[in-house]
Amino acid sequence: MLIKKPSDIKPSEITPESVYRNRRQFMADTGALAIGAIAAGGLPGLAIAQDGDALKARAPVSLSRSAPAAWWEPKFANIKPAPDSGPFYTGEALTPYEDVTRYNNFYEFGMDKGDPSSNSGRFEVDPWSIEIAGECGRPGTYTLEDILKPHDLEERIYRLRCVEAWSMVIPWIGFPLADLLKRFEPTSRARYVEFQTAVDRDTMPGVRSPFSIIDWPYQEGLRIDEAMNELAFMAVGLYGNYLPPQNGAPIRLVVPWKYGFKSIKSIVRINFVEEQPNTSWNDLQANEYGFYANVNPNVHHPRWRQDTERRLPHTLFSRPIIDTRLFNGYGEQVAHLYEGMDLARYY
Ligand SMILES: Nc1nc2c(c(=O)[nH]1)N[C@H]1C(S)=C(S)[C@@H](COP(=O)(O)O)O[C@H]1N2
Ligand SMILES: [Mo]
Repeated sequence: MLIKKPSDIKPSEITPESVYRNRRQFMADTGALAIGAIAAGGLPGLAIAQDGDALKARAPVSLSRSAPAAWWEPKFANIKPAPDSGPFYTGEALTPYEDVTRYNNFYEFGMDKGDPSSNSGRFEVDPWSIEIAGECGRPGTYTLEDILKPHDLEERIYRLRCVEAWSMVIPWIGFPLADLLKRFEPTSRARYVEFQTAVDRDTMPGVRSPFSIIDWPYQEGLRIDEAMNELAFMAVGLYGNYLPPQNGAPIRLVVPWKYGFKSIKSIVRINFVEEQPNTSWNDLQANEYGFYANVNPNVHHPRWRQDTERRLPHTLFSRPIIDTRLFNGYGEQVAHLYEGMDLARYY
């Protein structure tokens, strides 16, 4: 098994976002599909030479990162890049890698934004397995290799809007959740899907903490038609590379039209159920966090207005505030799921 410790990661293996963006442009220009070269340890000089922008690349960040078993290297060598047009294209600047991986919510590792990146270095993602349970034809415990094997990886660039009124634009690597769920043959009684995060007292200080406010494991859920929507995504990477632990390694959900707390990290259990499942934030404070949690500028949270958001990165000179859009701007894909529902009641 190949697990790289942070100290083994060469600065050349870490991709500053402008180099990454530049590589995407290069790949679009040449049709080369080789984001995986980053994971394999090198950036082709050619791509960098294409555009002076790369010269402005920031110094490489050094972060702990989980490089899982060798068997998934080949998967990362053949990633379909997000197209630069089409229904999911955002046209917005990517949030730098540094912010995506250092400004996090992952309460298992602590409650401050910097805690997940500082405290997750000992979190083990290999071996990893996911239990599939409930109303489906093929329940069981599957290794991560089994889970990933049939899926080709693609890049999806999505906005992520946290209920705390900040947002990012993140280039995820992964595959559609629907493709995964269908393999387990949900029955007609599977009306919802419930997800759970790993709990490891040894490596997760937030789980041990007497001040922790969540009743572990962190749990989330979707209605089955939401889960089957083309936008719901299982991410195993970002910026062309493996997910760092703080972003939910080795596998997490991304539901871009809902507040960030629905996008549950480090998943170990998927359960097909008949009744609407309990969810961690809703259990904690139901008047603040609904089950649906669709991004909605017209329905305010008691502590945060939801009609604008702070877009990361912030610089010394700017702290951009932009308008929040209904369904985080993904209404075309998802509005039909909520036809006839009062979104102020089902928040
Ligand atoms: N297991 C788990 N998943 C979680 C959280 C958490 O605390 N624990 N926080 C959620 C919240 S509130 C947000 S905004 C997103 C943040 O994802 P990111 O850190 O990758 O940007 O993760 C979500 N998934
Ligand atoms: Mo969040």
